[in-house]
Amino acid sequence: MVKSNTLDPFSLHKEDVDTFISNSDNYIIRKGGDMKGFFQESADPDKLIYEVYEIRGPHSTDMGLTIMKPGKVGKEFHMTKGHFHESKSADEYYFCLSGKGMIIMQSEDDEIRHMPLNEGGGVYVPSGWAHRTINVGDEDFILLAIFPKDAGHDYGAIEDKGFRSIVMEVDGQPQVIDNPSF
Ligand code: M6P
Ligand code: ZN
Repeated sequence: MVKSNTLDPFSLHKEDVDTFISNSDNYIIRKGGDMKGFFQESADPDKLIYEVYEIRGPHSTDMGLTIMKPGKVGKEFHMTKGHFHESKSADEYYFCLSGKGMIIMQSEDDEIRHMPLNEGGGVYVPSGWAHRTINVGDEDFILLAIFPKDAGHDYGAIEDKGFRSIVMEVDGQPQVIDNPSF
């Protein structure tokens, strides 16, 4: 879709999510059935995991708003599929508008990093690092992502081997543990 070369100024706090949604150009919904092979256990195909609303910016960047439901598949917390960018130079900024979560990043050499991502916080994802966000709280986890228009999504490597680390509930707490299927 070709847009006019400006967008009106807009604010984006958790209270403004509906404004973002009403201006969005694209909507993605991921239920358990759309995430076969991503969780350790198979998810109920009808269970809503997350939704993504995208605004295609008029210039060099696009924006994504992810709303992830709280919950687990087995003992594993709800998460995005996770992806590398198709463009080797594309980096990304994530900001948490609401909720309590984490981000896991993995380089092409399988170096792994994980960081908390909570309301008011942000994370920089360098180019060449796959990234996945995880809701470890008990409310919606709402994230704003800003990325170059040419970023693209490459899910193949993650679909094949996953991330080295996964986030599971252990003794009632979220814990980052080695992925037994990696
Ligand atoms: C963020 C952005 C989007 C991405 C979405 C869901 O909003 O990074 O580009 O699509 O999260 O993540 P995934 O594509 O891994 O399911
Ligand atoms: Zn990305």
